[in-house]
Amino acid sequence: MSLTTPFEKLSPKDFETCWRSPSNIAFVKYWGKKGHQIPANPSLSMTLKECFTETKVAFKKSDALSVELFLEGNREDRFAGKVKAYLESLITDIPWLNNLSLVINTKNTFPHGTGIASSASGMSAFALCLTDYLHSLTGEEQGDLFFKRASHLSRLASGSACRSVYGGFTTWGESDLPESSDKYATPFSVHPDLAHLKDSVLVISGVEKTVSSRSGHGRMNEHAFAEARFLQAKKDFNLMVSALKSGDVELMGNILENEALSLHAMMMTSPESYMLIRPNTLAAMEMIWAFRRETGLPLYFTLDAGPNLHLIYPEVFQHKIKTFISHELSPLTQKIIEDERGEGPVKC
Ligand code: 2P0
Repeated sequence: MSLTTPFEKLSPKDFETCWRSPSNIAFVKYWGKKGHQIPANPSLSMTLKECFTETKVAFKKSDALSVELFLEGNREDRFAGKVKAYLESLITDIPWLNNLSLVINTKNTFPHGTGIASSASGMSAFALCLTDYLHSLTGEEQGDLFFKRASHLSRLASGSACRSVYGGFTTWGESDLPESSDKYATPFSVHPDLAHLKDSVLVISGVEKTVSSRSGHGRMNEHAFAEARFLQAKKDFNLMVSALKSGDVELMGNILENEALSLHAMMMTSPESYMLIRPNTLAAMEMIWAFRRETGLPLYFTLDAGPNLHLIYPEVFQHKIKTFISHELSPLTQKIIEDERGEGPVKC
């Protein structure tokens, strides 16, 4: 699939659109890249429902590229700069992007620094608006190709964003699955027993992380364990696929936790080491293990690039598990965000 054909030869016109796109939580982690936004291993994620970004973009013809961005009504020049740099990176392929001025109004349903990936929802919402704009110039439908293009454009803005373009479960990166690609994500269907998973996010700390994910990916280049990690991730990916397909919640949960701990082990052992988990993250993990030993209930955790835990469990067990979370775990947290598997982006 060419990303730019047939767009490179068109000319801009004025257009407005708005998309809501959710965040996602990786079950098998993307951590390390080859070349330009190509993942070192395949990853697999669940798209969330309640945590999303809503982005409205007004495209106007102009003499030079300019981007103004308002987050919850406040002008944000830093984010505007990121979007502008992203569009500049596409100009070689679509030269007339240089003749656009953009006004972007965006808002998140979740607060910044809560362990929910705002780059995944934010960049996919913007890429969906851009794809909508490109398709408005050709009159093409919003079919499979639309979402493939949106995922491809999302990936170039932020890797994990390419997985948010589809609801349910999504994979990204070359694997044994049919139609897998390093360039865009693909939706993935799971066993009915695992189709309705909950995600209770324990916000342990809302402090902004000290090392960006971009820098974390970069540190994998010189990492002593990089090759072993990429092999482990490929193996975990295949095991996770088989667990989700067969409805094996125990296998799913074991891989989920091992992936989270491996991701953070990579951070701790990278050439310039750093640690994002906090004492309360560890305390909560120990309590989850004890709860599982005592009750046999399938409650598992994962971590994004931060100290906050995502607690994953099947909806059918939510009553007992939510009681445990609110009685035992909530004292360790600043707050808890309740989310679950969602259906993917919508045009607003
Ligand atoms: C993931 N993360 O698979 C992993 C797990 C965080 C931990 O992808 O450089 O913001 O923009 O492509 O996607 C976070 O990295 O990195 C991430 P870029 P991104 O979700």
